[in-house]
Amino acid sequence: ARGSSSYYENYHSMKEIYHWMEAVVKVHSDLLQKIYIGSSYEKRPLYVLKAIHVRERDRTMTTLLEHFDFYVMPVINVDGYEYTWSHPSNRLWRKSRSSHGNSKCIGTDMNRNFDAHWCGPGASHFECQEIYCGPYPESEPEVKAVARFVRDHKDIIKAYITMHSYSQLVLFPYSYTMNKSKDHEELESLAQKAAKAIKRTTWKTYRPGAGAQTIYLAPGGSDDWAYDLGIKYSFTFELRDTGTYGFLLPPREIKPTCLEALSAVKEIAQHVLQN
Ligand code: ING
Ligand code: ZN
Repeated sequence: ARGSSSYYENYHSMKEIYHWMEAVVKVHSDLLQKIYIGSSYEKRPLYVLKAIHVRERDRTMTTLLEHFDFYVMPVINVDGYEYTWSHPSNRLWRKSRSSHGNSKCIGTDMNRNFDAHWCGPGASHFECQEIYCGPYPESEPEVKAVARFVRDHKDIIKAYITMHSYSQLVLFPYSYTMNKSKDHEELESLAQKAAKAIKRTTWKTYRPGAGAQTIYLAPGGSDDWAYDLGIKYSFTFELRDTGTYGFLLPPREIKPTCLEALSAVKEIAQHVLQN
């Protein structure tokens, strides 16, 4: 059931996730707010949850919440995610569900659609590719909504973290170029600290590194875009595993994956607080 611990040990449909968001802000109305930031191509609402200061059991979390608000968007690709449930043969659908021009192919890669060296090497102008960049930057309503939210809050946002799978990596800018960013050394040492926090938590090994140097050239990603907007502490976590199950991570690994990711988030937040 919603809110029971087994809820966090299973995958859920979009409908269930919407109900969960409703329920969790209702039960924790002192701590949580649900912010509507726009709607998807197929007109599903896009929500960000905002966590504010309240009495907490966890000491680190109490301190962090005294200094920061946390904005969490559980699902950005609401249409694509729903499609993986309604069309189980497309369980690994990656892109949005938008249609552009008169192509027979559907969907844009949202992580190639941000305005950061948009559609350079590592993305494709061809609609049928998994890394299709879309007709222009922020063509996807979901990307536009997130970009607008981040732009509107850029003076208060201290860090930006986006969660993907899989490979067990803590990535930082740049992904659109092999060149190092001007904060490379600091971001590298912080990514290392985050990886060590994960190691202490679940004993899993995550590798830190700049995106392009660690995996591949990938322009139009949200972390590079947020970084160039002026949000220095910008990261992409590639969560479990390293290829045994890949994108089809067994439900029993969801909770430990969340715990290790949370420990990395806390490490980054503590660093931001000290700097
Ligand atoms: N990985 C990311 C992708 O879009 C990435 C890797 C990170 C690209 C940061 C660009 C910027 O390819 C997954 N799994 O989607
Ligand atoms: Zn991804």
